[in-house]
Amino acid sequence: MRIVVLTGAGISAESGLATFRGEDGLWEGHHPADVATPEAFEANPTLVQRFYDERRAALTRVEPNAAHVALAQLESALGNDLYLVTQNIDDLHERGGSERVHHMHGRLRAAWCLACNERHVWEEALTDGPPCPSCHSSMLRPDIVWFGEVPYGMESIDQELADCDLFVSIGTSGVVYPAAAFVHYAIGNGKRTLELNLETSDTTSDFHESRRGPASELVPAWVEEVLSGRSG
Ligand code: BV8
Repeated sequence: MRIVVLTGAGISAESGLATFRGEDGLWEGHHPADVATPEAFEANPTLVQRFYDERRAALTRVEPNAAHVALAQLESALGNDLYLVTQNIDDLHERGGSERVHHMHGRLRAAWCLACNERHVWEEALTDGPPCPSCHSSMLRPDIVWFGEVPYGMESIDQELADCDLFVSIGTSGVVYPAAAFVHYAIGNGKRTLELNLETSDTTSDFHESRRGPASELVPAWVEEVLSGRSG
């Protein structure tokens, strides 16, 4: 059985990372439009760089949770029959043991040089304009897909959605496109669909089945079902 799993900020919430939409729509104290768009970066690069520097630094203070670990166990069992695509820019899937993670919105621990177009694994701050390891210019930005930018790997995601038997969405509000449309694409291609989420999302009604609860409980239970052959 081939499974596509999409994760969002909710899978990392129990690890202590803020989800994207807090109560007041602020995200780490900022409106998304003020920090997660190319226009914001153009207008106030220091604010945007600092916003991502703080989130990159926060990664060292959090650990993957049982949901991340369960998906890594599923990958061990299914191999290439599992395609894990995440909207998250944290590295908790990798630190939970997943080896093939597709970050459609980029990664906090990567920098993209606007001078030479090279991308680099990056752990430190970018606010002080460190030199690009390749061309030494100080034009590094976070390698993250902002609003209005094209997500990474859309062709392979579309192909995997066309080839899978089951599409599972974990911890996402179903607000941001094109990720929010994956369930519609899966349904349109006759796939079974399952949502694992703490609350009702914008796309809950599109899923064949939606389970309510924290990812650290729902995901291990679901993976156990798959591995024991009880369900998809
Ligand atoms: C694009 C990187 C063209 C930055 C992010 C009008 C209508 C429709 C669409 C648009 C529109 N105007 C503009 C658009 C397009 C726009 C968009 O969708 N805007 C929205 C706001 C309306 N999209 C884009 O611009 C995208 N690009 O469209 O290009 C294109 C399209 C297709 C093909 C080619 C070209 C680019 C979007 C990427 C933006 N970058 N992230 C960063 O992270 O700093 S998006 C950001 O939102 C994060 O990636 C985040 O992951 C993502 C989605 O949020 P969620 O992950 O869902 O997080 P959220 O907090 O919302 O929800 C958490 C959920 O978890 C909740 O449901 C909660 O109940 C649940 N939860 C909480 N705790 C738990 C839990 N679940 C389980 N257990 C728990 N413990």
